[in-house]
Amino acid sequence: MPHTVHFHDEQHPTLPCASLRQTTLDGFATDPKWASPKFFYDRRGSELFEQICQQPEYYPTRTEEAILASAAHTIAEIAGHQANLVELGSGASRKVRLLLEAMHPASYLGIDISQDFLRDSTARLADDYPWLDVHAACADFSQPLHLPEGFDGAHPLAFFPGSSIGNFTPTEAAAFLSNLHELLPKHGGLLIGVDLVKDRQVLEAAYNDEAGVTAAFNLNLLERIRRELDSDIDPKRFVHHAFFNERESRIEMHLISPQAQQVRIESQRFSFAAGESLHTENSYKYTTASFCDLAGTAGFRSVACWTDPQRLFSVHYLER
Ligand code: AVJ
Repeated sequence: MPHTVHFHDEQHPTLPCASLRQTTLDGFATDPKWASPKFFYDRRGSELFEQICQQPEYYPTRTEEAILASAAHTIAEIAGHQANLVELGSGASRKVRLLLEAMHPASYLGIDISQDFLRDSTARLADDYPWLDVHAACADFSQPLHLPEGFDGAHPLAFFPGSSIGNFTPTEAAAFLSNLHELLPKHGGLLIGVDLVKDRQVLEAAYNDEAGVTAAFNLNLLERIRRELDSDIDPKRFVHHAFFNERESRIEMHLISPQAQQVRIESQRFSFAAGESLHTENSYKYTTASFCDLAGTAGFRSVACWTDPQRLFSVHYLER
């Protein structure tokens, strides 16, 4: 017997987030050309992302899981066992199980941009934890967020795993954190996973896995444009390129057009010169200190910070 998931409506029906169509038309008309990484996550893209997380070169997922596994009981003590857990960008919601089992919160709210994925993953949580009151809301968390009634009250702990914060520029990340800070009541917590600056080789291998899953994930953005928009774009005419930009402290992902070509979207034509790139993603890397500073500017107090022995990844407990 499946247990019920309470669905909350799109959080800002009057403030629709930019569509794939408008963002693509705008981004292809700009020099340099760009696309937004939030459009990676259609069903296929979300599946490919889950596969990335299992690649031997992609250390963030397993490292964050190991950190959470060893810190879960301390986290539960800091949060208090009566806390409500709110997960941002919940995806497949695997890591949160470690927290649910340690904290036994009264309720869980998963927020994700991918509706299908959200439906499946929250249904599985409701099945596996019959004692848990499970809620789901489909939302774009680069837009201002609202907590549904019941979650804005007693002791919410927001959980933002996976270094998703890395997709924001530091300025955007500060604005996002300020937003969350305003949303949380006094003593509300934010548990956030943040990828760390490290050797270029280790970073670059994580975004250029041998099996080519990250390349397929990047190229799926073009598949999606071809599927969902009226376009003749051919993903086979682009190649994946990812590297560490040390000055900006970020991994950059691009799709390069090796030959000059024209691409049509609706009635508009866009020219790519030979070697021209479409910039699809930034993934910022922090030090534990640089992230504490950023969180501090948003008004958060750093309560605890855990890393793995190799200092590949960090998990911060921040309090309002
Ligand atoms: C989900 C944004 C944290 O930046 O590592 C993985 C996305 N892109 N491989 C990351 C991603 C390519 C991921 N984040």
